[in-house]
Amino acid sequence: MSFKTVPTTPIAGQKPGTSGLRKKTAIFRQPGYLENFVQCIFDGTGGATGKTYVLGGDGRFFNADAIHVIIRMAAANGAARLIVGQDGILSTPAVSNLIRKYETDGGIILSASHNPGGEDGDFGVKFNAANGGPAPEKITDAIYARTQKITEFQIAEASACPIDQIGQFSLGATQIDVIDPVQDYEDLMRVLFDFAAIQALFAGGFRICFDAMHAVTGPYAKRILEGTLGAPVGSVINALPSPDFGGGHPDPNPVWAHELVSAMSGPDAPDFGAASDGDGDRNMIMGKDTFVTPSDSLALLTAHAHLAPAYAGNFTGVARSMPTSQAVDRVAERLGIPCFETPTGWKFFGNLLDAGKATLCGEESAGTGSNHIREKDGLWAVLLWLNILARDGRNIVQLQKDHWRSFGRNYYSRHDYEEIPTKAATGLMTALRASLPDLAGKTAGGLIILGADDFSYADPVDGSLTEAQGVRIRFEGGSRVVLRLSGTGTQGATLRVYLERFVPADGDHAMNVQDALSPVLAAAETLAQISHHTGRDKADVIT
Ligand code: G16
Repeated sequence: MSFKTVPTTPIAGQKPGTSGLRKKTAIFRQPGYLENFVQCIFDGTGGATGKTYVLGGDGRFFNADAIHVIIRMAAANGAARLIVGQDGILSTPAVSNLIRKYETDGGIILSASHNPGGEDGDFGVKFNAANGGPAPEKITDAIYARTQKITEFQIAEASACPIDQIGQFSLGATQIDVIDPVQDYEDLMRVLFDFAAIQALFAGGFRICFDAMHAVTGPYAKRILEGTLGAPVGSVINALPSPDFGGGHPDPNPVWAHELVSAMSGPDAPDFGAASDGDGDRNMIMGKDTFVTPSDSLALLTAHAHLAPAYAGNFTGVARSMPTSQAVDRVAERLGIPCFETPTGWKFFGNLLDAGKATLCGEESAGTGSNHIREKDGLWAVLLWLNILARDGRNIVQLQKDHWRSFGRNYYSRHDYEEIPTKAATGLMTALRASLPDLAGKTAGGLIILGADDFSYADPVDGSLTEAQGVRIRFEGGSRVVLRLSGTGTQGATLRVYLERFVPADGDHAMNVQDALSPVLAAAETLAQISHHTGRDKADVIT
């Protein structure tokens, strides 16, 4: 096998965002683009010599080609071993599990998550560290620094590794294990959950619709839900991963998962509905004619996790990203456990999980997970829900109503203004930030402002400080609006406006969500002048 050293020059813009490097697929296919970034992952983490990595992706367009390039580069850089999912397929949570189980030095995941795929869609590369979690900022900063100085990359002339066959292969001195993508993940789920109770639930006629959105969770959900747990065949829809996700947008929310939403409406709807995203780390949960917001899901799971074997008597704390609603805070308070508020980005949960300070973590962006791995995990969330429903006996709609009656309801919605000019978006945020010191005591949208700040996070484990993570404006009565710019878009800027209104336990929990939130939206418009800066009078996507 011959290896070559290819001279190259730095490529601008290879700075990892909220979750790895995400760009248009066409950009990643430019000569040297992927190679430069992968070489910088190796160089920025002390070199690949003698190391073991997990490698896989969500099956989107360019996935298999990129896998072959990375295998050739890892071999040329002296890696000892690669663990690769068959056909280049591995969900993000499955990668996290494999890194931890086989104690590898890290993993490379090819995905742009919930962003559309295909030739004109998006592609992405994420590096996960030896704890199984997304690389923390000190690592992504080191990788980015290398991208600005790179002069050459190493690559094998050719790859003869057949990734479509399970087995052991080699390229030069590098051992390549092509594995079944599902088995290790299923083994882990068996340890965490009461599979017998879930099997009994399905045997009793319980019906589920799981929408894999033509993305990576299809094979996992088919095998575990329909195979092992006995859900009726056909319970998993859109189960075959396709390079362009069936032409869809693999983002599990009521807008993009409309097939699931219509399946869950009407008298003959299944008892439980769920969807997952491109790379399998996000989840969406539904009951008959009912959507459970990710924030409420985190609160409910925290309140009932003791019904699953892995979390019974073994719950140290909970963490949520800052824009996630404060519903879980009330549960944590009642349980007498700490609740941490972190910046957006799963990587910020890593230290809390490693230090045993948090057991469950969640984000408004449809991510929920636990200390079982270091990523959010879509199918895990579905299984925890099923475990709870099987052991509790109530249906999901009743469980949610009872929860609000006990804790109060945090009405919640996110309004996204997409692809706005970057200058307009930063102009809005700069003006808003400048206004913060004078807001306390003022009124907006009929709501009295208690306080406002630009969120900064001092990590309680390593003391690192992360600043300017989004503007929080708190109103009297527990309501709130948060504004920040997305870190995962690939075109222009996306302004996210997170609206939250708290209604106490004895209040009205049956309002239309957008109606309930209209005073908070009015306040956001007054304070941030959204239409003035963006030229839009309403959000593009409301979830
Ligand atoms: C990523 C991160 C999440 C984050 C989400 C949205 O998710 O892992 O922590 O909440 O992006 O980020 P933003 O609001 O900056 O667009 P995923 O599923 O895309 O990897």
